Amino acid sequence: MAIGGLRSGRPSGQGLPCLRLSLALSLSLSLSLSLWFGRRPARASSSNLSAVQPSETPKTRATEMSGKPKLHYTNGRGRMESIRWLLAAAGVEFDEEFLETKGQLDKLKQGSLLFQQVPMVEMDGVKMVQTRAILQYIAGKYNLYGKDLQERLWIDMYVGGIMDLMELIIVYPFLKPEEKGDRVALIAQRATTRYFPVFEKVLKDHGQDFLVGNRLSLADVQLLEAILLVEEKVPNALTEFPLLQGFKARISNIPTIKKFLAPGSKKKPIPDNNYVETVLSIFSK
Ligand SMILES: N[C@@H](CCC(=O)N[C@@H](CS)C(=O)NCC(=O)O)C(=O)O
Repeated sequence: MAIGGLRSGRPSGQGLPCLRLSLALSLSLSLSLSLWFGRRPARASSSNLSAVQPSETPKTRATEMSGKPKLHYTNGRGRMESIRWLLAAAGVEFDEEFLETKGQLDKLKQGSLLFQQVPMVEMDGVKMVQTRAILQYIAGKYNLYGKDLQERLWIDMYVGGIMDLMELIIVYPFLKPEEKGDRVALIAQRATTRYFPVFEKVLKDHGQDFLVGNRLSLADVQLLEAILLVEEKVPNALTEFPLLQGFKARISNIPTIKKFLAPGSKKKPIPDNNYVETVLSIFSK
């Protein structure tokens, strides 16, 4: 079915199954989204709980621990992309199992998803859900989460802001054509007046290569991801931010990240109509 057909009859902003926006961003869109999520109560059945609270035998867990993390999501960016970025930055190889149909999602929901939602990452014997929790676990495990509580706080605050900016972009492919122009303007405005000035100042004030503690962290990886996302929509977004231009070049050159940015990696492309259609077919009721 054509995208237009999928959208027809939907109020503005519906059809955004993977995303939530804050009320401050768009009240009407947010209302549609909360209605969307509200349709599915996240009830943890006993089978759900047994799937995520490790009751496995030591042997099972040891076997899983020796393997690569397995990512369960669609074959597109969405909420999983930051997890892919972070694993890649940490130099961790991973496997992916792509959801292509609603039936596959329903099957996964039978005992593997704590809140009936993806992203889900099988790692270290746990079926992990909730994007932030997964990112924080990976960052902690691979020394990308600061050296103490204070550094983690700064990383979390920076990441919170960066994620708010990225959410503006992640919903973009699901907007109606007539909404897209305004969204690009909003992305440009938020990036250049709210978020980028903060990070430019951080780099200027401490004069170091990274945002926190002068070593690579989750915050650096996410900021680079966000900069590249913004530039896809607003190519000159960094013009006024010379230190961020340097930051972008520097972080992009870290070997693990360079590899992820090169063709043929597991980094996902800009969502196209085909992807939008697939997502809508999997997550619509
Ligand atoms: N807070 C969760 C939200 C996850 C989420 O909304 N997942 C969507 C796909 S991107 C989903 O699985 N929707 C299916 C459903 O809610 O039934 C997270 O950050 O991981």
